[in-house]
Amino acid sequence: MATNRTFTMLKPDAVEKGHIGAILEKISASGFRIVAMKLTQMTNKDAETFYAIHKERAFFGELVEYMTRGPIVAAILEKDNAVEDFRTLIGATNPADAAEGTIRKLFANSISENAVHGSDSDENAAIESAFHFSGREMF
Ligand code: 3AN
Repeated sequence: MATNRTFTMLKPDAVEKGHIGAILEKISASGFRIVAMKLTQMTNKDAETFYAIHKERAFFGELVEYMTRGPIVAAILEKDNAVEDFRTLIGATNPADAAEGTIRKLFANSISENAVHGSDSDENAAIESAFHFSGREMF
């Protein structure tokens, strides 16, 4: 996978609140091209695998419950410096610390339900993209 790609999920809280369109508009306006996208729902096993790095954390159970409670939008995005630029666009993990104008500042309510995911490295972007999409779903 090219290193100018990142992976995102619009999480269940964002979908429940009807923010899909507004968030995608912000992503597009910020220069990201959508390479792959789908509405899907993670199973418990999916979420436990996707967030395995957090399995010892106190919030792991809550995180799995949240991420599986409803549909998400999964997408692969392309732009120069995609991983870093997308992390800047979404803002800090805790929306209380997120900069003005960031997606989490605009659409997230709390650190545990923070509206959107963005890969933290090129390596994880490739792993996370392959978790959700087959090659024929990427354009
Ligand atoms: P980010 O999504 O900014 O990369 P991570 O990878 O540290 O942040 O956390 C993954 C997800 O776990 C977050 N998006 C959030 O939903 C949840 N999370 C992280 N830290 C906490 C926390 N202290 N309490 C509750 N949930 C958390």
